[in-house]
Amino acid sequence: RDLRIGIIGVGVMGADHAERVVRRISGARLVAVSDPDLPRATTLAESLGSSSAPAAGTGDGDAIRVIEDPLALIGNAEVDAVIIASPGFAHAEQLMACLEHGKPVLCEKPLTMDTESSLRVVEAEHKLGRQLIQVGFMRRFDPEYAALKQLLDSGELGRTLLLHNVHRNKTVPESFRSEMIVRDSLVHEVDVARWLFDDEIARITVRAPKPTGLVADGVLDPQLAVFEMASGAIADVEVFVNFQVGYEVRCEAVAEKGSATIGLGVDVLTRRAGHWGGAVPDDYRARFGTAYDIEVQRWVDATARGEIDGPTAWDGYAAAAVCTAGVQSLQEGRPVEVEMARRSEVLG
Ligand code: ISE
Repeated sequence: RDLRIGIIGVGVMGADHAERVVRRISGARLVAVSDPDLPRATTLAESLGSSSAPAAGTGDGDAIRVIEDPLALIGNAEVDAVIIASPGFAHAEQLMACLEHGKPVLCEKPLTMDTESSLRVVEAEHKLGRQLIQVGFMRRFDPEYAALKQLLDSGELGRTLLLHNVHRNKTVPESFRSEMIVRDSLVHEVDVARWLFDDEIARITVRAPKPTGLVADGVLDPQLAVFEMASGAIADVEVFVNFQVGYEVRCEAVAEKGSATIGLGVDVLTRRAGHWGGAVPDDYRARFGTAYDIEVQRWVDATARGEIDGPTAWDGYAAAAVCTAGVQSLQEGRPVEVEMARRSEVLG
């Protein structure tokens, strides 16, 4: 039987996931959506529901229910699994409700907004005795990142010493302040570094040059971060969310016997009239569309087997701990040790 999915939050990312589940994911069906903006939820449910949903992903294009209260959606007997795409501040309560109802959940990053509530989620899940939470660090499913990981893990290039990362958005909404740049954008590189090195980040420094003139007063954009891994490796990151040009995410790994770079976007390179060049995507939905499709399909398949096949609640907690230290570093202009519980003490 198809996995019946409910989506909480149908803003940019939630609506993107809704369309994905309906049109491209097999073995799953979108049965309910929830959003404080009821007209938005209703319009989406109507446009993707029975009348216009093509058979591709779901088969039958049944009606999609709008359930105003997100906690009621989680508790609804017709919802087998949940995708949380609400704003970060709502995640903790909604994740706890998913655990209470024993519902598998794919939660967009960040897991929660601070280290303490993230740890409470990890502990509550551990107490249940089975993993139900996957965090939406979709880069792990991007074919380029996956190939880079495979290359580094093969040992062909020797030990990995450094990562250089660039993370640029064309623009972001005005509500995006300095702290959000750390917790919402830089958090992706936090996960990438932990995943590629298979190691925790022990210390973080986040500095900012004199900001671009194209942001509100007081917003520190761009930012430059340095992660010191527990094993001694180092990663640097430029994160610039009002770059104006378009969306760019690059990562170069420097190892003992070579280096490897991803994210050059070279597959649309053109040569014309004495110039060469290509297109720069507008945002992450274009750049990481395939990663999101793979992420959600693998989540659906693993959920059917009662398993987790991606970043766990612990990964979400670790990222929250690093970002908390990162925000402190940005404010104080000095390196800050990452404080987090020992994995073995929490998870046994
Ligand atoms: C957004 O929430 C994302 O997750 C994007 O991948 C990231 O590039 C962007 O900076 C975030 O705001």
